[in-house]
This record gives sequence, C-alpha cells and structure tokens, in this order.
Amino acid sequence: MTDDSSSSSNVKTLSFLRVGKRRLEIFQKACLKFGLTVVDHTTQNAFVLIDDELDFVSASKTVKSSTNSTPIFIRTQWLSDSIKQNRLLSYQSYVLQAAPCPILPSATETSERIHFKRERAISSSASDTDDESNSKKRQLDIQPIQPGELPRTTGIWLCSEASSSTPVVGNPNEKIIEKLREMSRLYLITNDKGRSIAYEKAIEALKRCTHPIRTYEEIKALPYVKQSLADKIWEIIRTNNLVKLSAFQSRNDVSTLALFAGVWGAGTETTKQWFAQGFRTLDDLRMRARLTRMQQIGLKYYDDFNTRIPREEVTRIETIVKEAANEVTPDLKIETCGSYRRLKATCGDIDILMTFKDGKRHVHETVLAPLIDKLKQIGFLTHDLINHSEASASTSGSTSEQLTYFGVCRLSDPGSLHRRIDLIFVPANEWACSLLYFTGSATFNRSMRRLARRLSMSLSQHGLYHGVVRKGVEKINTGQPLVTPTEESIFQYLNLPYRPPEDRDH
Ligand code: TTP
Ligand code: MG
Repeated sequence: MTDDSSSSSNVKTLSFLRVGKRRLEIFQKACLKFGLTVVDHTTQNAFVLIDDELDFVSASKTVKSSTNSTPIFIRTQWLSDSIKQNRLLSYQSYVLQAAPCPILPSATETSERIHFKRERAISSSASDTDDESNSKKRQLDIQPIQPGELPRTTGIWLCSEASSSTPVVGNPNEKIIEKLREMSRLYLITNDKGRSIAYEKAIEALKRCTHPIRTYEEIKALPYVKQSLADKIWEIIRTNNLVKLSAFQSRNDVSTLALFAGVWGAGTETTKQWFAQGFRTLDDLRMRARLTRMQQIGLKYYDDFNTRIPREEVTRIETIVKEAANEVTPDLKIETCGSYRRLKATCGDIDILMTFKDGKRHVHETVLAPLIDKLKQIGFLTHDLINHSEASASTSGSTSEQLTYFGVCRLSDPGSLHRRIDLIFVPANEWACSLLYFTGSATFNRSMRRLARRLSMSLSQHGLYHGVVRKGVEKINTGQPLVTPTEESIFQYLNLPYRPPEDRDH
C-alpha cells in the first residue's frame, strides 16, 4: 500500500496544523489506512501537515511557540494526492520551503484591484484597508518605538523585494504567467474571487522562479499551487495553450461582463445585473439601462477612459494642476502618485496628492474648492464624478480629513482625450503614509499592510500604528500612532530595506 521510496517511509508519526474539521476526519482515516500515527502538533514531532493556505512563517511560529523546534512542514496536498492514487506518495515535493514564500493577497483584497476606484466612487464607506475601521476604539498606553527597533524583516515578504527582481517581462515563465493572469482577470470579472486569488497566488510563485518550469514535479513544488491549477500549468507547458482559457474567452457572458466592467462607476454587482436584464452591448446600456450620473459619464467616455495615458501627457496635466494650485496658494506640496510615480510609460489615470508644505493643519475649503473652480474656468476639468462636498459628506464620522475629488480632465489640444483625474488632499501628518499608499502598487501595499499586521501594527493611507491588538480581523485596540515624516521612516519601522517607487511595481 505504501510507496517504496525511502522518503515516504520516513514519515511514521505526524500531526496536523490548522486543517479544517471535515478534511481532518478524511485525513485521519487515510493515516490509519497508510499506517501513520497522528499526534497533537504541540508534541515534538518531525512532520507537520499544514493547511495549503498557511505560509512557512505562520506555521513555524505556531509550532515553535509550543515545541521550540521547527519540524518539516508538508502541505496537505500530499495526503490528498496519496488518497487519490491509493498509495502513500513521497512527501518530498510537498515540503513547504522557508523561502521563497510570498505574502499573498486575500480574495477580497485582490478583487479590489480592478474595481477599487469605481466602487470607492459608489460606496461611501469605501476603503481597501481594515485599518481605518474601529478607529474610535480605546487605545493602549504603549511605549514609543524607534524606526529599526523591530526584528529584521526577511525576504519572504513581497514588499521586502524590489519589483525589478521579479519582473514578468523576460521572466523564464512569462508565457505561463500571461495566461494565468488572463484567467485571474476573467474570474474576477465574473465575480469568482476564490478562483481569481488562486491564480494570483500561482502567478506570484512563478514570478519568483528564476528558472523555466519544465516538469510536473517542479510545478507541484511551487507554493500554493493546487492539483487542478498544476494541471493547467502543465497543459500550458505541453501545448502552449489553455483550453479552459479559450473556452472562457469565447463565453458570451464573460465577454459581456468584461465589456461592462470598463464602464467607470459600475462594479461587479451592477455589471451582473445589466447582464441579467438582457443587456449585451454598450448601446443597450445607453438606451435601456438606468444609469447613475457617474455611469453616464463612464459610458460617454468609455473609449477615452479605457485608453492608457502616455507619461508625457500626465506630466503636462500635472503642470497645469501645479500652476493653478500655485495661484490659489503657493503653500502646497503636490506630488503625482500612482503608476506615474512608479515611472510607468503609460497610466490608467492621474492621481495627484496635495498637502500644506509647512505641515500646519489644513483648511481644505480654502484650497480645494477654489482650485477646482479655477481648473474648470480654464476648461481643463470637464466633469465632476465626485466633488469635494460629496466626498466630505462620505467621510463624516471618520477622524480622517483626507478629501478626494474624482473628476474628468482634458488638455486643450484638438483631439485630446478625456482623462480620469483624482485630486487628493491630505493633512500634513498623513502625508508619508498617503504618498506610500497612493504610489502603490496595490499588491505592494497589501504586502506591506500584512507585514504590519504581523508585527502587531496597522498601516493605512492615514497612518502607521503600533501595539495594535486584534481578535481575528477585529481590532480590540487600535494602538498608538507612530510619527512618520517620510516614506523611508515607514520602511524603517517595518524593518524593510527602502524601495524607491519604481521598485514597488509588483
Ligand atoms: P490606481 O490609480 O487605481 O492604480 P495605479 O495608478 O497604480 O495604476 P493605473 O495606471 O492603472 O492608474 O490607484 C492608485 C494607487 O492606489 C495604487 O497604485 C495603489 C492604491 N490602491 C490600492 O492600494 N488598492 C487598490 O485596490 C487600488 C485600486 C489602488
Ligand atoms: Mg492611477
């Protein structure tokens, strides 16, 4: 019944960590069948089977705190495959390595990436962090910490690596990544967040691979890649094709949802509703759908908004905003963030961040409203999507004083396209955290936030807090704010090497 390789016969006794009750029952039966003894994970033990979602650090932390030694962690996929094949397989290709093991986004977090801005425009409580919630909770009295005081943050975190070290273009597995990325995008559009995240995880694992994957065993050794996804990667390697992707792309509902997803102001729920109502084309929407004002604008400038903006055009737009702002007051610090600050050649939109230079508490009404008026007067701003008073109402009750204006702008040259522009006004003490957040990328931000969480801190566009106490996802204590005068200081607090914006393009 057992595999005759010596590696598998070495496993005689094992324990399970964080495996759900139902799966555990199945695995325990299998262990009985394969002659394996199951013990509690707090017992000193060489082999621990862990849930496939668990990363090396979390697993070793949990086990070390109870046993003082690090065992060999084996992904439960080993037992699943053994059950399928009715023999105990060699465990070695299922061993979880200490590195590379990227910290990957959750399904919810990934889905935000595509629809964040549109849904931020729709939902008044929109925020992509958990870190602003519970802001009114009791704070602990915690001693201030200094940058660099925490234990060294190692390379297992995505944010601890320069994005240039894990490029997609020129990556030995680029072809596979492209196909998986398209699958992930289409699953997201169809609102299948679970599958989308599974593909995202595989992409991150592949991006970190420095050699071309050629064998099935190499695929199976990748962290987070489950059986069905491994089979798909194998199909791409063998045939340079993925039948499921072609089928997906030719599905009527998928192509329609993808088309509708390009309407600014429409989230996945809305696009699904439109499809269910029988709409199939943009003309159907124009003529028959009940559209919000934002969706009407999104539809009117559908092609413009879905055309990426050359970097040079963003520079010209930035100059116009800076000149107008300077006429309102010379006291502003202004920085164009997003993909532009990450030095991308083209941008999806323009994200401009502002604060008062001298760090004094800002009175936004005296700046943002006159600036918007001025930009409208010169014909630069053509449409409001969310104006500053709407944004102000949506943040009422929150301690944040950040204000975001979403609008549409256009250069005066004949033939210029309408472009999406965000003007974000932040208090001076939130500048560095906002700069970091709005520079992105979204993937980089998530990795940093997760690292902060692991260090009992919390990071958002509003600030960095330490001594945060959580019970599950809920914050029991919001901790104490740290003084973050620069982006560098945030990296230091998290004990990360500083990465310039162009190295945050994960
Ligand atoms: P975006 O303008 O949506 O992203 P971008 O500027 O990086 O890319 P694009 O060229 O397509 O405009 O958002 C600006 C920043 O806001 C982004 O870089 C990081 C942050 N952000 C998140 O942290 N999470 C998210 O889900 C999104 C959408 C943005
Ligand atoms: Mg942008």
